[in-house]
Amino acid sequence: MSIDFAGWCKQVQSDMEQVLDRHLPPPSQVPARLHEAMRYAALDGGKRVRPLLAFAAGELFDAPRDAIERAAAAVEMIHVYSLVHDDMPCMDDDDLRRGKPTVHRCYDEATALLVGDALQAQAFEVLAGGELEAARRVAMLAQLARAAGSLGMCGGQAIDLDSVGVALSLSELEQMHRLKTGALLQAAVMLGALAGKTLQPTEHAALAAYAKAIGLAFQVVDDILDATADSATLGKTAGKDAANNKPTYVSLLGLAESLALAEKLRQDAHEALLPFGRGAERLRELADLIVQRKT
Ligand code: GRG
Repeated sequence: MSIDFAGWCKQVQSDMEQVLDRHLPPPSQVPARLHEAMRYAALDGGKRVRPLLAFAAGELFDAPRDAIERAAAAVEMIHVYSLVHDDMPCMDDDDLRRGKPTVHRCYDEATALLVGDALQAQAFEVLAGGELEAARRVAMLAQLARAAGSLGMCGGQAIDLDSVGVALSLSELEQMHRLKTGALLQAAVMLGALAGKTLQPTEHAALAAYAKAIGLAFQVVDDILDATADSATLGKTAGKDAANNKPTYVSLLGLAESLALAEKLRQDAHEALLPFGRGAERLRELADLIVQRKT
């Protein structure tokens, strides 16, 4: 491990720009406007947390570079599709994403719908390709499909839409977030690992425990940032949860307890990584980044 964590993140983030560029249809290809809009949504923006997780897990388990890149690109494409659809007037109705006008504002609603649909399809095409043996690729496709579907991200979003103005219990809130945000973050870790050497059941369980902890920690911190940071810092509209009367960790637990929960989840994530020793340093550092991030 010759470069420090910040340098490694920068390298992965810059590599991801090229990987996504390579795996998205060129802007000149017909239908050019759709392809341009897909690239507008996916390129040049975001923290790339999911690709960073896929890279860290893939490198820990010696996955081939092309397989890590495909896993990272596929998860990021699903994530970007979810952001594009979530921002639409029928859902969160937002004007700002990643510091830029949202896709339906920059283009139009029908294009935004198609951008999300096409990015989702493209994610599975990217993951289906490459040189890994077919059974492993099928396992990765199934993992991503489950994380994205009604038992994962879409299911969480459905619960979220039904929860406006509803007093959820803490366990209901956790269930919603484990699906809406946690499932895809978990998939990023597990896909990176699946691209590498076969895991023993205990290794699989330890990695899944790590992924579960950081998946929830991410959302607890997202709720904290929504309540405490400004739109310019976040690159998206801040304060929307309270404005929309949405249940959050901050509204249920208060700020101090939410901060303590995020810290506990960070420690849980570190503990889960103990069996992997020093090799898991990047995953440990990513848990810290997720909890200590300011955007
Ligand atoms: C529309 C099917 C469908 C699902 C939408 C993830 C999601 C479900 C909506 C996004 C709304 C939102 C703000 C969720 C909170 C957590 C989250 C996913 C934040 C955005 O992720 P970041 O911070 O974004 O990783 P960047 O832009 O850095 O990639």
